Amino acid sequence: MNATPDLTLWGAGTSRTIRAHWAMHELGLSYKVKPIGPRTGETKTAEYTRLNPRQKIPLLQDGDFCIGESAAIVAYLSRMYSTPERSLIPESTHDYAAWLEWCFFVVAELDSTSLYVMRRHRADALGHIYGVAPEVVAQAAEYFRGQLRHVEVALADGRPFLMGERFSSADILLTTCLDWAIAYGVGICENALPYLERIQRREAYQRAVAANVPVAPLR
Ligand SMILES: N[C@@H](CCC(=O)N[C@@H](CS)C(=O)NCC(=O)O)C(=O)O
Repeated sequence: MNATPDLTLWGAGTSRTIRAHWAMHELGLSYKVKPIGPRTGETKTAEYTRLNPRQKIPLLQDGDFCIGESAAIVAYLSRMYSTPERSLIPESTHDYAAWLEWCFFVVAELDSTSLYVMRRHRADALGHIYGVAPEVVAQAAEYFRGQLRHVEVALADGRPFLMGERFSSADILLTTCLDWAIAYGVGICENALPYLERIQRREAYQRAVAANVPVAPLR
């Protein structure tokens, strides 16, 4: 591992960008920030498009290496920069598989299929681009609550974190979706409330919230 990594994170102000900021803070990494925002034109400059043809944030540069997709960035940082004292990823094969399952579940079911669908079709969000569709928004919220049963059942055994006693990057992904759901007025499951409170007390979470300040008003 490089002793002094040269890390630059592009993006601030969204539920996806905070994931990368947070992982950096959990791992105690120093990094530079290019706090570009969505729909500001900043993701569409020639410089940024060369780095990320998808024109999306977040994006991480680690020296010459470049990686996009918030969950992939978090997974990369977890694998590359975890130490015995600060680890965000489990080691044993089965725990790693369970961690992967949580990560894919959160990204596919809670984020892409539910919350982002709501975002695209809410009148106060991206409905002006993708079409305002209250019925779609209501169904996506219902779907989110249904999928959250997986979290409710898992946390019912009193574990502090998704993977048990140790906080991992799966908790980063889930928490950002719980925060997002609350911001959208979607109720979260009972067992997630103390879980969320516990996680929001983490110093790294609070630092990430402070680092993830939007540079322009979001819609
Ligand atoms: N699946 C991607 C989604 C990234 C994404 O959609 N980012 C939005 C902001 S949350 C964006 O960059 N939009 C570009 C723009 O609208 O300018 C991830 O998790 O990183």
